[in-house]
Amino acid sequence: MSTHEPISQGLTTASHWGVFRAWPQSGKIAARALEEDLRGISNLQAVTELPFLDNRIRTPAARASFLEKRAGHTHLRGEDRWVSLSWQEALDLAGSEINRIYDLYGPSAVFGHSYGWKSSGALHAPAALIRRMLALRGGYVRGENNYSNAAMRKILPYAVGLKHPQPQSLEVIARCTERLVFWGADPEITNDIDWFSTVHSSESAWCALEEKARSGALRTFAVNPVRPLSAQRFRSEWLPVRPGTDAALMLAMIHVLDQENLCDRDFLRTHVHGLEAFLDYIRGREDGCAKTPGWAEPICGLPAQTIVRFARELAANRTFLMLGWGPQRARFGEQFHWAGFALAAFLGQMGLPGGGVSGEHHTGRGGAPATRGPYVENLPLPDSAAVCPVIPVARFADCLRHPGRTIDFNGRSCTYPMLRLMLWGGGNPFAHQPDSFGLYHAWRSQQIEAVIVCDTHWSATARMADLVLPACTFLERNDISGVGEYSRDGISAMHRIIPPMYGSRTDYWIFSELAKRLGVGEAFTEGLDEDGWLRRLYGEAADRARGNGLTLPSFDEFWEKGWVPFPVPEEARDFVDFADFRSDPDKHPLPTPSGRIELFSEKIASFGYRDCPPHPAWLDPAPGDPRVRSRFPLRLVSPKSRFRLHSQLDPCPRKDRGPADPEWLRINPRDASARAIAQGDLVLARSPRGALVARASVTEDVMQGTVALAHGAWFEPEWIGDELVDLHGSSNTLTEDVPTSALACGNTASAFDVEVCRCREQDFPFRTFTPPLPEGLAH
Ligand SMILES: Nc1nc2c(c(=O)[nH]1)N[C@H]1C(S)=C(S)[C@@H](COP(=O)(O)OP(=O)(O)OC[C@H]3O[C@@H](n4cnc5c(=O)[nH]c(N)nc54)[C@H](O)[C@@H]3O)O[C@H]1N2
Ligand SMILES: Nc1nc2c(c(=O)[nH]1)N[C@H]1C(S)=C(S)[C@@H](COP(=O)(O)OP(=O)(O)OC[C@H]3O[C@@H](n4cnc5c(=O)[nH]c(N)nc54)[C@H](O)[C@@H]3O)O[C@H]1N2
Ligand SMILES: [Mo]
Repeated sequence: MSTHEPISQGLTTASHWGVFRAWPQSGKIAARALEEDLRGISNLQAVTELPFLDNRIRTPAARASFLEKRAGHTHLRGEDRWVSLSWQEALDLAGSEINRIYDLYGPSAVFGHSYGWKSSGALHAPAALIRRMLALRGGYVRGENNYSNAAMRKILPYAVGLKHPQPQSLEVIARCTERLVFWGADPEITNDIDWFSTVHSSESAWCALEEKARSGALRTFAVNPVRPLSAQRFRSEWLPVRPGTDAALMLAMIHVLDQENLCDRDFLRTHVHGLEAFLDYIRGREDGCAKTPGWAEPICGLPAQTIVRFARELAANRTFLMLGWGPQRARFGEQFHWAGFALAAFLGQMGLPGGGVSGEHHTGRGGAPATRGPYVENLPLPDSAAVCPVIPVARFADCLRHPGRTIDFNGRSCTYPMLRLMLWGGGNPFAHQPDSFGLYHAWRSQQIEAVIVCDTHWSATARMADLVLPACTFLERNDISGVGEYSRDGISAMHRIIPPMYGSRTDYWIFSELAKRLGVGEAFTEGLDEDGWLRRLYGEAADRARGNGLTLPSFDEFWEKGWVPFPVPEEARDFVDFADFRSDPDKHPLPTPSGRIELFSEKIASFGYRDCPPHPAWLDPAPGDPRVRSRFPLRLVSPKSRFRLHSQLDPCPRKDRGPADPEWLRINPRDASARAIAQGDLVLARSPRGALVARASVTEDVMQGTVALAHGAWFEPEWIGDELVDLHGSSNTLTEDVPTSALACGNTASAFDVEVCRCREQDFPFRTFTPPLPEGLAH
């Protein structure tokens, strides 16, 4: 990729990896990051390859036996022939199927939530378009919650009254913090991207922290079963803990603070509710078991002396706990954030500059000073959407398996509807849902009469569809994007860099055409084309900006300019969370029933959930059956990959791995040698849910007893003898589809029952994925 062109060259566009300028060059796309982006864009070359990959979906296509309406055809999903269709044929077919299902079964048979990260862009946002279209048609089954932080955002409202307490300014942390803990967090990887787009605006503060760590004025720690990339940058002491055991470690540290009188008793008395009940649990009065460091050692794998030293060191210094979301994506994941906030309360520094706790610094540029700029909204959802059935989003596979079943969910009950039709656009459930083989079988059941998928590439989910609609990538269309999910740095134009490849169309065009066939075309488009909507979405953002005292340029000026930053209010640089509450908890109570940090919740107690007790607690997520434990002794974690955004970019060229190669599985040298596994060996990893093939990376950077497989490699199920095996190392082949608890019903991304063995290359038919080139053009 050529980088010597002047920055004025090209047009501005925006991606999850950053705002950049791009231009067509020799049949491909050349690009460069903005000069003001201090970090640059790590995967820029891969991103610009997206339009040209072999596995682009080139034309609309349908599965042969679906077209023929053959009996039992649903069992051929993922294995059938594909037949190419014209757009008119495909849209007519999609429209008639959707209408048929509405007419026969009503809206509660239609799953239209379509969760997923898609590409940046407010207009061509497939999930928003699908939801708007289906809401106008009569409604659809919605998903509540997300796959990112489900457990955190359900437990924190009970603990501190807020789903997402605003994170403290990183500039304050860089000035004042003496001990910084990356607890199940790896901002070096996860802050690279943004739900909207990014200019990596907090990079200067992270650089200041790096400098402070180098000078010795700041000590950092990384609590993680895997040595995170951030530990390198910030010279962290690595404290390896077994997956799923952080709450035990936190409780033991609280025990030390209590016993050694290192906690701030005044703060606890005035700012915490339920202290006595919680202390009864810590001291062992509740269950006869004191939560001492000696108790925690065999659970979490850290020596008791290390736990004591860690607790003392945090108490003796200005300490900030940065909690990531990896640990809460597990059975009983709610306890991680509740216990983390409890530990911060015992340290007593919440509300002080450089002190306290957050769950948001590792993503979306959390902690960058937030501006008062507006978000750019998607196309609006009509009010009728409010009456549709709602399920916890990560339970959707369970809903496919058990229609009619009633489950507990955050103090209420939820009855699964009988789904008949699924629409997905811009999401990849065969990458995001735990237990891919479980999903694979449920997805093929006869109950699901039609699956329509709109994607840019032949993702694992597109391959499991009945009908696919090819969307163009963000480089092939015009759109607008916000910049900075938390920081609201500005707004960016997304210029079309090249015309749509093959037969792909924009998401807006696709769903406008489909809406017409559902009889809601006018209501869907409101008579506006792409340009009309971009002007309207921008105009509405500009109106909201005006309400906050900001003036945005005219649309034409903005479109020409490309990227417009919002001014940072000086006071945002000094923002300290919980400061008012700390100074006067009566005048500034938290929005909890008691107005205080709740370490015992009467509300949760009233639910009576066995898997979510009314105070922070440790519950063992690992299966208790010793026969299972001895067959599957390893624990799996599936952290984010620096090379991918979930499954996006997986097929892009990369130095360490070709597109057909399986994902790397990191394994500790002692576990590897016990299994005669050497660096680069092909391995079979297995859990009671299924098996996958991966390549071993033998490294001290993962603790003994744990293996790590970066999330998002494309699921490639293939019959090997009489067993279906995933040939590509997609971590959710191994994970179990269990809820975090009845409180959040969140997804889990770790598995506590895995075994790995060496296997032979010749037994597995690796090949570059050849797109299911549709045969016999029907027109
Ligand atoms: N490059 C890149 N960045 C991303 C994403 C991506 O796919 N790629 N995804 C984005 C999205 S959607 C989100 S929600 C955020 C997610 O951000 P996170 O959820 O915080 O990211 P993860 O990598 O899943 O988990 C963070 C760390 O937790 C560790 N971990 C896992 N289990 C445990 C445990 O039991 N205990 C402890 N102490 N540590 C544990 C993992 O090893 C990992 O280093 O990241 C965003 N950023
Ligand atoms: N084991 C494990 N599982 C996890 C996680 C984990 O850490 N470990 N993380 C979880 C988290 S935090 C999340 S948020 C989810 C993420 O799960 P998803 O958001 O479903 O993952 P993506 O791979 O981003 O899926 C986006 C899809 O949109 C398509 N796409 C991109 N641009 C466009 C477009 O312009 N138009 C259309 N129509 N399609 C487009 C892409 O090709 C891709 O198939 O995964 C969750 N699952
Ligand atoms: Mo996420």
